Parts: sequence; structure tokens; C-alpha cells
Amino acid sequence: MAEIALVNSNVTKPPISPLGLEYIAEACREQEIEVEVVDLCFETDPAAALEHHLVQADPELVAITFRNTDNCMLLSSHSFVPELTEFVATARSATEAPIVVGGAGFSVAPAAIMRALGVEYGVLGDGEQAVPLLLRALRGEVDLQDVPGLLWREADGIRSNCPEWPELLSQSALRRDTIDNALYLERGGQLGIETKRGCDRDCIYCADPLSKGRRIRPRSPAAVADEVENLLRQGIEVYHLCDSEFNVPQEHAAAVCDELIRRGLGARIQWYGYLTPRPFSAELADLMQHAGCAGINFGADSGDDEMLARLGRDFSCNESLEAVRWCRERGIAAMLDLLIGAPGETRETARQTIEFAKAAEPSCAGISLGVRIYPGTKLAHIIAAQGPMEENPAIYGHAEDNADMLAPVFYLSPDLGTPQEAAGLLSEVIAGDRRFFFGGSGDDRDYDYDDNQALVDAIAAGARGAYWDILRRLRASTL
Ligand code: B12
Ligand code: SF4
Repeated sequence: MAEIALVNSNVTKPPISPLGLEYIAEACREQEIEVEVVDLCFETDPAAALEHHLVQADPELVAITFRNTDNCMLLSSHSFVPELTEFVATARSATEAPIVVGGAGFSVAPAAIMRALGVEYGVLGDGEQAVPLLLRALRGEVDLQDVPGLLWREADGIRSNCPEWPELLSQSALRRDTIDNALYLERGGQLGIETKRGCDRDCIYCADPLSKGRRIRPRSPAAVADEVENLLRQGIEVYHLCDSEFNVPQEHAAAVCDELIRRGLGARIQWYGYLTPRPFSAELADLMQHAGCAGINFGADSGDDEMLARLGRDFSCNESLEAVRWCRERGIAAMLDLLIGAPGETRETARQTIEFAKAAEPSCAGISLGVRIYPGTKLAHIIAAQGPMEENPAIYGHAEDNADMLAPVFYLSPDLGTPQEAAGLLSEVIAGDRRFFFGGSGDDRDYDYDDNQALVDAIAAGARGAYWDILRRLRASTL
């Protein structure tokens, strides 16, 4: 019998290891709480497996991780909420234990998910402190008010505590031995690791500062390197950083690289990460290369400085160009992630963005058409000020009965026309340039990683790395 069943509900392929759940499992273990990880990802019948494990484990608490509310792509929108609803119903029939849901997906729309699922508890933000404390609260040892980030039900509605965003997140070395990480590498092509949590930037569309905290909480470089060594012992050599932005702040990124280099790990591992074009420098690119960095996904967003300012970004197009050049000179693959269709976007700025990306000569570029709107962001406020969503011609997806934005809903600047017209315009400007990926296009330009068979097959055949890097090598026939 386990005290807590930790359930991974993310079953899309290629598989991404449930890093948050693994970190929570380690935190529980440190407090001598017995956990059973119920990973549904590789099960042929996930619901039946869930029922079987819960009946066997008979836990006091069922803790379900919910990573993505949807695939966040306007052209191929797919919500994961119906699947989660089914898993919750199965858990209900298998055990009388209360259910708590958390995770990156949960944290972008917590109250809405609580209402949609009817679960007793939810947690916005970190789970390492919250899950063990919730167990103690259920035993009457502490109050529900003591559990950071907790949402729970009372007669008059859903109550919530503020998250604490604690500094002390995971300074000690994590063992990373509660999940079958070798299997995730074999089927998923890389494994996640965090060097910090949180982001203090003001990009109008982004939910990360809300779901991960605005306070940046770096881990000690030694703890990160220890964790890499623990994973290397399991044969894991290819990683994807799970920081919102690895180079915010730049000094911490450099310190992590220094530590990896000092231990000689740079030559033994390959890793990828998300970075913002500022702060970046030739020196950081050097360090990253020596520390094993194989590729960087830059959130460049736009090729128009006024659009960047409207998006709340704090860098210029020139800085994106320079960042890509520094990578090219050092053999680090660089992807430019572009976001087209935000408020103020015109056919001209969209065209300019594609031309800018071509001129930057990245290894590849990805186009996200339309902006997913999240509750609590500046973008959501801008749109609310334009009147009811259902009457706003720039809103696509679920505009009606969706005030909490749990169902996928997007903004697309009216100047671009319908999503199909906008896609047509962009395809025309891309003009067959094979470096460009197009989210949700449904053809070989698609870089939606949700149930992506091309990736699954390439990984099964031995490809490793970030998915955009595998896809670009596939397109260039270098795999
Ligand atoms: C790195 C990353 C990727 C990498 C993953 C690499 C890897 N090996 O892990 C790649 C590029 C592959 C990727 C792919 C996708 N991603 Co992604 N990704 C991220 C990112 C930056 C980090 C995720 C992460 O691991 N964080 C670190 C871990 C430790 O945090 P965590 O999982 O949130 O867990 C903590 C808490 O949430 C909580 N918690 C977690 N589970 C539970 C459970 C309970 C019960 C409780 C109480 C608490 C709790 O405690 C944990 C520890 O504190 C996040 C944004 C972010 N900053 O989190 C986006 C993010 C999760 N991704 C997102 C999306 C949309 C996707 C894709 C669907 C995109 C696509 N269409 O292809 C795919 C899905 C792939 C898949 N199979 O699931 C969105 C989801 C948004 C949403 N609407 O839900 C996010 C939030 C980015 C964003 N802002 O848009 N992603
Ligand atoms: S887009 Fe990047 S830099 Fe901007 S708030 Fe989100 S995580 Fe931070």
C-alpha cells in the first residue's frame, strides 16, 4: 500500500518524461512518504492500468500530473482535457481517496480545471512542498491554508492559497531513479532537467511567470551537475533543459556551464534549451558549446522591432540575428521560434518576419500562427478591453462559453484574414524554404510534437535530440 499514488496522465507520443512528478516523488521520499508512480504513458490501455494500480495501491491521496491543457496550435487544436476527465473518472471508480491535480497545464488555468474535473484539490505551481503537506493536511496535522498554491472546495466555492515559489526548491542532488528514464530516452529521444524555475519578464502572452513564478529560483550548479551524473549512470546522454529561459539570468547559465565543463561533462553529454535573444553573448555561446550544448531554440517572435515592443519583449531583431550568428560560428544548431498574429500584426510585419528569419540563416525556424490566450496575462486583459470574446472577430477556437480560456482559444490579428488566409500568405513568403516549420500545418513542415509519428519513427530508428533538431535533420535528409 502506497501513501500517495503519483499518476502521469501525459500519454502523447513521442513520450516526455514526467519530470515534475519525479521531482515530487523525490521530495516525498525525503520525508519518508511512500509513493507509487503510476505512469500511464507506455500502457496500451491507460485507463485499465490506472484502475488496476489504484486498486492495488489503495493510496490515501491520488496526485495526477497534467502537463498540457492542449497543443497550443491554432491550425490543429487538440485539447487534453477530455482525456484527463476520463482518467479522473477511472480513478474515482477505483478508490475513495481524494484527488489532487497539478502540473504545468493545470497551473495555466487552475480554477477552470478544478471546476471541469470536479476534483477535491489542485495545486498551482511547485509540487515538492505542496504534495507532502497536503497529505499531512488530510491527516489533520496541518491546515489546508498551510499548503502553498492549494485550491480546494468549500460550500461557497473554490478557495485558494497563494503559491510560495520557494528558493529552496531542489538544491540537493536529485537521484532521478523513480521513473524509467532509459525507456523515455529510447522512445522520447532526450530527457528533461531543470537548472532553475521562474521568469521575471513581461511578455504579454506568456503564462510562465504566472505558473512558475516571477521570482527566478536558480538551483546550485553543483546540484545540476550531480543530477546529470546520476542520469549518465543510467545511460542518459541527451537532455532538454526545462527552464523557461536558460539565459535568464545569464550569470547563472554561465555558472552551470562552468560546472559541467569543470567536471568534464561537456564532452559526454549533448543538450538543448530555450533561450531568449537577450542576454546572450559570444562568451556565453562559447561556454555553452564547451558544456555540451548542441542546439538552442530562441524565442525570437518577430522580425519587426515595433511588434517586439508590443509583445513586451526586451530585445531587438538585431540581437536575434547576432545570437544566431554566434551559434552558427560555433556549430551550435539554432532555431528561431516565430509568433505571428498578435495584436498589431499586419500582412507587412508578418512578411517582414519571414524575410528576417531567412536573413538570419538559422538552422531552422518555426512559425506559430495565432496566439494562445491564457487567463491572467496582459494579452487576456487587452482582449477583454476589446469587448466580449464571442463578438471579437480576431478570436478563433473556443470563443463562446469559455471565459476561463480552458478550451483552446487564440488571437489572430484581423489584418491577416482567416487562419487559412494567413497560412497562405506565410507559405507564399516562405516560398518552399525548407528551413521553415509551420505549427499545425499537417504536412512535413509541421512541428507539433503531439502524437507526431515522424518523430516517433525517427527516434525508434536511433535519432536523438530536441524534436525540432530531429525534424530538421529529417527534412534535410541527414538522418
Ligand atoms: C521543456 C518544455 C518542453 C520540452 C520537454 C523536454 C523534456 N524532456 O521534458 C519539449 C520541447 C519537448 C516540449 C514539448 C511540448 N510542450 Co512544452 N514545455 C516545456 C517547459 C519549458 C518546461 C516543462 C518542464 O518540464 N518543467 C519543469 C518541471 C519540473 O515542472 P512541471 O512539470 O511544471 O512540474 C512542477 C509543477 O507543475 C508541479 N506539478 C507537476 N505535476 C504535479 C502534480 C500534482 C498532483 C501537483 C500537486 C503538482 C504538480 O510540481 C512540479 C515540481 O514543482 C514548459 C514551460 C515551463 N516553464 O514549465 C513547456 C510547456 C509545458 N509546454 C507546453 C506545450 C504546449 C508543449 C507541446 C504540446 C507543444 C507541441 N504542440 O508540440 C509539447 C508536448 C510534448 C509532450 N509529449 O507532452 C505548454 C503547455 C501549455 C498548456 N496550455 O498547457 C508549456 C507550459 C509552455 C507554454 N507556456 O506554452 N515542451
Ligand atoms: S516568453 Fe520567455 S522571457 Fe517572456 S515571460 Fe515567457 S518565459 Fe519569460
